[in-house]
Amino acid sequence: MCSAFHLHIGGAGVMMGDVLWKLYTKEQGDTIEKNYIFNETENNNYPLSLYADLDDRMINEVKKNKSICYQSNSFVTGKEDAANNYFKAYYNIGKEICEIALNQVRRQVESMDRLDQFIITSALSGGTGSGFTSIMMEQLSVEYDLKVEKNAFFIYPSQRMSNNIVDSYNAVFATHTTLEYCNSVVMFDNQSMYKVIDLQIGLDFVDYTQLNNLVSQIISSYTGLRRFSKINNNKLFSGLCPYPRVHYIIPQYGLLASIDDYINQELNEKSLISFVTKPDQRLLQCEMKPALFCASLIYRSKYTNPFLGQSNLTLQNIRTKHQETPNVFQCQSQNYTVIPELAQLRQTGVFFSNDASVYNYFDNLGKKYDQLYNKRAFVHWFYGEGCEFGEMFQCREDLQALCNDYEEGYHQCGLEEDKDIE
Ligand SMILES: Nc1nc2c(ncn2[C@@H]2O[C@H](COP(=O)(O)OP(=O)(O)OP(=O)(O)O)[C@@H](O)[C@H]2O)c(=O)[nH]1
Ligand SMILES: [Mg+2]
Repeated sequence: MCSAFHLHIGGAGVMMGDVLWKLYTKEQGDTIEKNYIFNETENNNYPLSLYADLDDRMINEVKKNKSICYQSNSFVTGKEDAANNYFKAYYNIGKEICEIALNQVRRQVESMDRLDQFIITSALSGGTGSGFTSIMMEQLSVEYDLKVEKNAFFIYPSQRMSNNIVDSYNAVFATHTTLEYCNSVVMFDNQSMYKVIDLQIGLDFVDYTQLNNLVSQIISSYTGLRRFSKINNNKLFSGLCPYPRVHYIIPQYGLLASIDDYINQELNEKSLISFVTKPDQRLLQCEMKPALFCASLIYRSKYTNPFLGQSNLTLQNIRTKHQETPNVFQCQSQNYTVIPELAQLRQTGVFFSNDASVYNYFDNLGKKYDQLYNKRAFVHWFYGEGCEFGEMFQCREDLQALCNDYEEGYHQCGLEEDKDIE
């Protein structure tokens, strides 16, 4: 029997968790793997999860939902947020509640037969999402065997949309930790999610709930492999990461459809695969570099097809460095939705790629960081919270080393001339 423990950190991480657990609760009737994400007793299902935020606003929203049996040790809050400051969460106020948080995790893990992975949601542009997530990942790595994987689903800063001037600093600091302590990081940015939702459903008004729903659908399909089909989903990410450091993954999802238009939107298997693997469905915006290292498709439908993808030309034509064709996983489940205006489609798909394009994202992030750091802009904010001299420089160096790893993988790929990766 396997199990996963979910951690939802910072305002965005907590709200993603909120939608995700609403979805999980709806899906629970179909689950065949007991005690994987819930601690299941005769009368109740308790989510194996921890919500942590340095202020209590978002967590109070989650607690209002009485239909989910959260246990009291599923929540940790402080008194004030980290004001977009990674080091405030990492060294000061976060450190104080980190012990409490670890203790709550410990108590819940003790109730489990075994623990296979942590699934973490957060946004790396805020202070708590970056700093507190980092300290938690470090401490969890000390306390739990490294075999317990840490699979993250993180919102990275968008290229052109920002409500926080120091978001590139925070994301670079946190990436330094994810490099060492995460087994895989699925990267999203809000701007791309808005664009994709607009392309797929064209709603008049899109808010964070819609974005959080998109992330939740992807996490649900991933854990669904285990919950509905007893497939070892650890293999999905380990199969996507041929080199240990190159573990940053770009997700794509399809299809979302509004309840009024779902008949027109329902795709057959072939069209769905071709839709979901199109580069314009990417949920992380970065300039394309034509080299995929590895890719995987999760196909979610109530009925499985033993020949799925085998003769699908779209999949056969996707060339990756380390595979003959992308791996295909089937999640045998109905699709559920927690947003009333969205339709429940017969089949959906998630496409994950480990792609050299991530180099362009990190390169851009590094440039934004340099623009600030070269003028020493806002550095006093971080020094004031205990950041040591050289620490900022070290994090930036690490990002550069990661970019170099991607460059190296890209050149080894020998795919530079093959412009057509579709
Ligand atoms: N996708 C999504 N993004 C969000 C949500 N809430 C906030 N964000 C974005 O996430 C970034 C970080 O915000 P928060 O998560 O609120 O910040 P935090 O981690 O709580 O950090 P501090 O409040 O600074 O301690 C912001 O740039 C927001 O644009 C959400 O519910 N969903
Ligand atoms: Mg906050």
